[in-house]
Amino acid sequence: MADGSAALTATRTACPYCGVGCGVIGATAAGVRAVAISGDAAHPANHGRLCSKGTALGATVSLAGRLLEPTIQRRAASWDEATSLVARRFRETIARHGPDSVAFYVSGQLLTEDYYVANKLMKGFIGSGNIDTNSRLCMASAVVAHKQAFGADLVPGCYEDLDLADLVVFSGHNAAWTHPVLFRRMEAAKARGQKHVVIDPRRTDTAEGADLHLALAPQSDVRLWNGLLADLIRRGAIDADFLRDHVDGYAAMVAALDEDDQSPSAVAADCGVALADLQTFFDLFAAHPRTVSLFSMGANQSAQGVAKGLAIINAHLATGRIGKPGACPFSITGQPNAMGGRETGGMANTLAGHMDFSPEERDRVARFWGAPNTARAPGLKAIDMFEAVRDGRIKALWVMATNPAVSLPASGAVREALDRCPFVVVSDCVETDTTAFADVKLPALAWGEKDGTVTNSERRISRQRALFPPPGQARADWRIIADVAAAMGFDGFGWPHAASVFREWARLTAYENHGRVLNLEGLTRLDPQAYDALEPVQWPVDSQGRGRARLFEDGRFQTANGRARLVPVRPRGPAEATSDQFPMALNTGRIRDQWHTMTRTGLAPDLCRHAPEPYVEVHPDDATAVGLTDGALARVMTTRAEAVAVAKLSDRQRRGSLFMPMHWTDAFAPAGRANALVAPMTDQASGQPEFKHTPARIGAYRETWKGFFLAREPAVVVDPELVWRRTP
Ligand SMILES: Nc1nc2c(c(=O)[nH]1)N[C@H]1C(S)=C(S)[C@@H](COP(=O)(O)OP(=O)(O)OC[C@H]3O[C@@H](n4cnc5c(=O)[nH]c(N)nc54)[C@H](O)[C@@H]3O)O[C@H]1N2
Ligand SMILES: Nc1nc2c(c(=O)[nH]1)N[C@H]1C(S)=C(S)[C@@H](COP(=O)(O)OP(=O)(O)OC[C@H]3O[C@@H](n4cnc5c(=O)[nH]c(N)nc54)[C@H](O)[C@@H]3O)O[C@H]1N2
Ligand code: SF4
Ligand SMILES: [Mo]
Repeated sequence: MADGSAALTATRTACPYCGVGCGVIGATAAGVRAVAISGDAAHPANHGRLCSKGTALGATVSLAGRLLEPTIQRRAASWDEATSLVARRFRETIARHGPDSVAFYVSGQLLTEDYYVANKLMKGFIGSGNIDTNSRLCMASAVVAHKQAFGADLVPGCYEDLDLADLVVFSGHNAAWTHPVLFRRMEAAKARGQKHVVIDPRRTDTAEGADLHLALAPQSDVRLWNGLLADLIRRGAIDADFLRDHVDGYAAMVAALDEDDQSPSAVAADCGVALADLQTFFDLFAAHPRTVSLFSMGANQSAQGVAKGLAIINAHLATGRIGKPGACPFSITGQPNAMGGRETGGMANTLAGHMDFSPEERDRVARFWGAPNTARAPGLKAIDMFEAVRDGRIKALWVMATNPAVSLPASGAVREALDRCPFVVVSDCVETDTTAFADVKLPALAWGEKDGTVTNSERRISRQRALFPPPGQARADWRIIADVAAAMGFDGFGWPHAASVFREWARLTAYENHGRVLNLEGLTRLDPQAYDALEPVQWPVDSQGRGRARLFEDGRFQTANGRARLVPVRPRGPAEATSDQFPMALNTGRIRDQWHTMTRTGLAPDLCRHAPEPYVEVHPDDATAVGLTDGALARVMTTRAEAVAVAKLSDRQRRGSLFMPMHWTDAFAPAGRANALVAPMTDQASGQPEFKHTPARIGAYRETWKGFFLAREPAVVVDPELVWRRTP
C-alpha cells in the first residue's frame, strides 16, 4: 500500500448473526488477528449496510475464552484420542441400547455443510431420527404452517417484496432490534408512503414509529387474524378467482370462522385492543393488496404457534396476496443458517432435502446415501429429547453450536439432564454454560475461520469465507463429524473439501426431483474454485445456475394437486393460564445489542452499554402495587424458579405483563437467567416452546448491601447466595 502499512486483504463473507444474512467485507493483514469490517455493497441482502452487531464483529475475534484443543474430562487430548473416544462411546451405546439411545442437538449457527454431514451420520448411518436443532425453539411452528398450507416448507417472498409492499404487518416481530438492516430498508419505504402495523403486546421500538400498534393481549393473535379474515369476507374483499383456481378448503374455513362471534367488537374485546384500532387495521389490510405480513417469535414461540402462522397465511391465500410483487406472508428467520438447517434435515421430523419419512421418500434418500440403515421414523424434538436425556432413555448426546443450558426453557431441568447423561460431547468455539457439563469438548472454528454456506430468510445462499487461519487445533464442524463417522466405521464421509460436501448436498436436492421446489440443480457441479467464488443466489437454482426470488408466481404449490390449502384454526388461550398466585404473563425475547447467550456480543464493551445487566420491564401501575421502584432489584417468580433483575418501569408494557431479555448466563449474571423461569409448554404439532408466556409473580428484592468491583480479568464469584452481574 502507498502509505507503507502492511497490505490488506479484503475478503467477502457474511455476517454470523441474524437471518437477514448481510454481506460483510473483512480487511485483514497477514499474521495479524484483527479485522476491519465494512458492509458489502454488492451483497443483495444489505447493499452495504450493517447494524451495530455486524459493525462490532471486529471486537469479537480475539481468542479470549476460546477452546483451542480437544479435552476429555477437562484434560487436553489429541484429536485422534477425542475422535476415537466419541466414536467408541456412541458405538457402544448403540450396540447396547439401540440407535435411539443417542442424539445430536445442533444449531442454526452451523453451516449448511456441517448440518448436512451431521444429519447424514445420524439419520443415514446411525439410523435414528434423533437429531434436532435449536431451530425447534425458533422456526418449527412456521415450518409446520408452511407444510400444511403450501405442501412444503417454502418461504414465498423475498426482500424486494419489502420495498414493493404498500403495507407491512409485523406480527410478534421487533424488527428494529432483531433484523435492523431490513428494518432500515422498510423505514425507507415508509418514507415513500408504505404503512406499518405492529401486532405486539409490547410497544417496541418497531411499534414506536408505526402507523398503528395493536398491543394485543398475549396469545390472542389467532382471534385477531381470524377476525380480520371474517371481516374481509364480509366486505367482499377476498379474491374469489384465486380461491377457485389455486386454493382448497374455503368452505370448511368459513364454517370454522362461524363458530366464533366475529363481530369486530367481540374480536376487539377478546384481543384487548380498542375497537377503533382494530377497525383501522381491517381497513388498512382491505385497502392494500400489496401487503407483506412478517411473522417472527411472537407468532412461532407459542403453544398455538402453528395456528398463528396458518391464520396469517389464510388471510393471504384468501386475498390472493402471495406469489406477487410486494405481497406475501413472510416468516423471517432468526439465525444465520436457520434456513439451511430446515433444508438439510436438521429437524428430527424431516429427513433431508425437504423429504420426510414416507416409505418412498425415505427409500430415495437411503439409496442416495447408500445407507440401508436410514431412519424410518422421526426422532425426538428438542424438548422431548432433553426429557429423554433426563430420564435416561438417551445415554449419549452431542451438542453442536448451541448453548442449551441457557437457551432451552425450564433450564434447571435441562441442566439436570446434562448432568445425568452418561456421555456428553460439546462442539463449540468457547467455554459456555453447556460446556461445563461436557465429558468431551471439541474446539470448532468460529466465524472468520470457517468456510462454507448459509441460507438467509429469503432463501439466499451466501458464502461465509475464512479471514484467519485456524487457531490452535480448532477444526471445521463438518470435518469433526466426518472424522467421528469414519472412526465409527461408516463409508461416505471422506470429503476432501467443504466444496465436495456442498456438491453432494446439492445433488441430493436434485436427485429424482419431480416437483420438489428445493432444488439446487445448477450448483451440483461446482468445483472448489467456483464454490469459492459463488455469488449469493436464491433457491431454487435452475440448471443454468439462475436462482428464483419469488415462489408461487404461477399459482402452483407443492401439494399433490398443486393447490394451496386453507387450514381452519380456532383461537385458544396460553398453555398455562395466569392465576391468583402467578397473575402476570412473563414474556421473553431479545435486546438490540446482544446475541443470544452473549458468547460473542458479550465480548464487545460497546454492545454491553445498551443494557448492561438483566432487567425486567413492568408497567408502572403493576410495579407500584408491589412496592417496586424504577432501577430497584426485582424478584421474578414462576412455578419453576426465581430470578433477580433490575426493574424497568415503563408504560410500553401492557398491565399484567412482564418482559425479560433471554441473554444472561452463569458467566454474566446467574441470577438473571430468564429460562430458569420459563415453562416448557409446547405446540403439539411443532414442538416449539411457548417462550412468550409463563405465569409469573413479581416483587421487590430487598438487598442488604451492594457494591461493585473492578478487575482487569473476568472475576469469578463463587458464593451462590450472592446476586452478581459482570459487564466488560
Ligand atoms: N439483537 C438481536 N437480534 C437477533 C437475535 C438476538 O439474539 N439479538 N436473535 C435472532 C434470532 S435467532 C431470532 S429467532 C430473531 C427473533 O426476532 P424477534 O421475533 O423480533 O424477537 P423477540 O424479541 O424474540 O420477539 C418478538 C416480539 O414478540 C412479541 N410477543 C410476545 N408475545 C406475543 C404474542 O402473543 N403475540 C404477538 N403478536 N407478539 C408477541 C414480544 O413482545 C417481542 O417484541 O432475532 C434474530 N435477531
Ligand atoms: N427465553 C427465551 N429463550 C429463548 C428464546 C426466546 O425468545 N426467549 N429464543 C430461542 C431462539 S429463537 C433461539 S435461536 C435460541 C438460541 O440459543 P443458542 O443457540 O443456545 O444461543 P447462542 O448463544 O447463539 O449459542 C450458539 C453457540 O454456538 C457457538 N458457536 C457459534 N458458531 C459456531 C460454530 O461455527 N461451530 C460451533 N461448534 N459452535 C459455534 C457459540 O459460541 C455459542 O456458544 O434461543 C432460544 N431461547
Ligand atoms: S442485520 Fe443481521 S446480518 Fe445484518 S449486520 Fe445486523 S446482525 Fe448481521
Ligand atoms: Mo431464533
